[in-house]
Amino acid sequence: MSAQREGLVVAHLGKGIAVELDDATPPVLCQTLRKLDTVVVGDRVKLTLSSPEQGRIEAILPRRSTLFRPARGNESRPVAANLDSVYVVLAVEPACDFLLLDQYLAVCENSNIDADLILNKIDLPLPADIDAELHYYPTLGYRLHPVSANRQIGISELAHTLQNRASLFAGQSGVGKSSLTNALLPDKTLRTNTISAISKHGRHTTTAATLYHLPGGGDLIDSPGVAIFGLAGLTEAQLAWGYREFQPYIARCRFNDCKHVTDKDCAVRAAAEAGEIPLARYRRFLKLREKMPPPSRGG
Ligand SMILES: Nc1nc2c(ncn2[C@@H]2O[C@H](COP(=O)(O)OP(=O)(O)O)[C@@H](O)[C@H]2O)c(=O)[nH]1
Ligand SMILES: [Mg+2]
Ligand SMILES: [Zn+2]
Repeated sequence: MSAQREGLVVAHLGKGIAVELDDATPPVLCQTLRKLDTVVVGDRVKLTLSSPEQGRIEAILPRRSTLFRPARGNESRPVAANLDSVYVVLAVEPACDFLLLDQYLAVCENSNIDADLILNKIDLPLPADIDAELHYYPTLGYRLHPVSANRQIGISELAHTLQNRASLFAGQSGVGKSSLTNALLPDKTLRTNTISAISKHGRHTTTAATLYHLPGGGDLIDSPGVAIFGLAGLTEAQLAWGYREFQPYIARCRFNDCKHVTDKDCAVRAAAEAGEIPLARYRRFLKLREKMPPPSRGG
């Protein structure tokens, strides 16, 4: 009987799951025990080796965070585990989607995941109103990193903040997530090595999630499927809590189950009307609330 080892899930492949052992050998291709929950990139697992290159995942170690995406019906599926930070990437072009930004931030606030903002393409002029709207977020404690992936501006500072943590870039298509990943992983061989070590066991499709070790320290999870994650699994109350500046007001609403919409003596709405909470943020909250799937009846 082979001894149990611990490892880190670095890629999800059609034929199995690539797990890195703690001794820097190439990843091992693993199958999972049928009874196990979904194993995702970033998971730490217990496995047994059947050969130096093949193994079986026996257990998933406890996660410190899980990122979900919506699945069929009202379900949600885990897509990444043990993330420390989500970096929401924005740019002047395509236009900043503040509704999407707020959605990401609300998910992170409720998932034990830090969130930062990256403003990419700072080589292009940014309209003053967009700039002002963006600069509201640091007042809530979200750091804002101005960069240009193409011009290599702010990249080493960004690399520094990515150290000692597992991160993921989120954002709409075209904002520069791939360009940033390339700027941070300039050594093509570094990327190709991980991939080829894994893909000799089977085709590594571009849609597969992959965890990269950054040369300056830290891990970056690249997963096209999670670039836009939804409000999967969030309740209405959690959405409101995900608006950080609402938090001190929520306890002051007259009703415990206040929806913060038309409810009598809602402290959140009152604060928005009084300008203590930016009206734009409150309006986006109302919009996201309407986009939420109806709560499941649960039997
Ligand atoms: N002007 C400018 N364009 C950029 C910058 N970074 C990326 N782009 C361009 O933005 C487009 C989309 O980039 P990409 O990395 O594919 O975005 P993704 O869809 O988020 O992965 C490409 O044409 C890039 O060349 C930048 O710093 N400045
Ligand atoms: Mg891309
Ligand atoms: Zn309220």
